[in-house]
Amino acid sequence: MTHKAGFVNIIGNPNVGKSTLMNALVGEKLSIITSKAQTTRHRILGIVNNEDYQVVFSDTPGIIKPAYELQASMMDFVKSAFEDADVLIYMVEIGEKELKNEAFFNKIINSKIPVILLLNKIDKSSQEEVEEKIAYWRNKVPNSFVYVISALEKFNVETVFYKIIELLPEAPPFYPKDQLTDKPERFFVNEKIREKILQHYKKEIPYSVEVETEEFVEEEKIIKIRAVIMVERETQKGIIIGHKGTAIKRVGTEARKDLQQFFDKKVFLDLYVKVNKNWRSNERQLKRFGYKD
Ligand code: GDP
Ligand code: K
Ligand code: MG
Repeated sequence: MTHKAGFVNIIGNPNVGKSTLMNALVGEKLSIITSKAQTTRHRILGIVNNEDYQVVFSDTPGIIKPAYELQASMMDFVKSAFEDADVLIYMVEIGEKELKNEAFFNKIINSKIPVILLLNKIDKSSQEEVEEKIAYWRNKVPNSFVYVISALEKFNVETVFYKIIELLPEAPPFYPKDQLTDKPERFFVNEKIREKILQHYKKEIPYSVEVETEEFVEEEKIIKIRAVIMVERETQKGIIIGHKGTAIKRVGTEARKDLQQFFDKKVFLDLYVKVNKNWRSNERQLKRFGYKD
């Protein structure tokens, strides 16, 4: 049998379940998931390998109208995902309307490459609603393969996976066959800590935060990590730390637990907070954190 390989890029509005789907397809918690929009800031690859194929999934940030430099970079990741796809996965949530970004939506409608349109979160809706929405989307994006799924409950995810394999072009692998992602270990540390911050802090705090792993030392029985949580203002630093340090302690404890699972090893995590003024609008800082080339 000939070998198939290609890029399968997942795009859609914020919070429709793109990261949940990517993790379900890859079988690893590569992308962080929260109920907040803009949880995913990067384009994250998840690679599925076997003898006959290599599928390179890309999870991307939800499509928004950028209000500052960081968000503009996030939308550049989405643009790039349109450009190199062999298969596009366009995900919507039942009950949702099409992309507000007309240019992106037109790219989907007029796509020359195959589009798989996924109606997600069907666990939350009735048979009637599902049938009505399928008809609506078939009409809206006639060139697409439409499936209803529940990424959370993994309903129909395998069916979609085999459709993807069918649509993949014949090609040699793009990455070594034992590679799971393109991001280094430190990236997943940063993301896991950011996930806890998204879950536990309100208002603008999660959006003002960047995490950087300064030390990552792997020994035989333990991984020792030092990471810094960067905020934009002094007042935010106090909020992150919390009364007697209880808030940051919770972040550390929960992140450490997840990281131990992720790396399958004991983890020591040293966390501290630093002010990095207006980093979200600073070109140099955005480069440093991997949002720009
Ligand atoms: P993204 O912003 O598109 O990447 O969406 P996420 O994967 O981060 O998910 C956003 C929220 O929707 C999270 O709270 C998920 O748990 C939830 N979610 C994702 N898929 C499903 C699903 O199939 N059913 C339900 N009920 N919730 C889901
Ligand atoms: K989200
Ligand atoms: Mg996401």
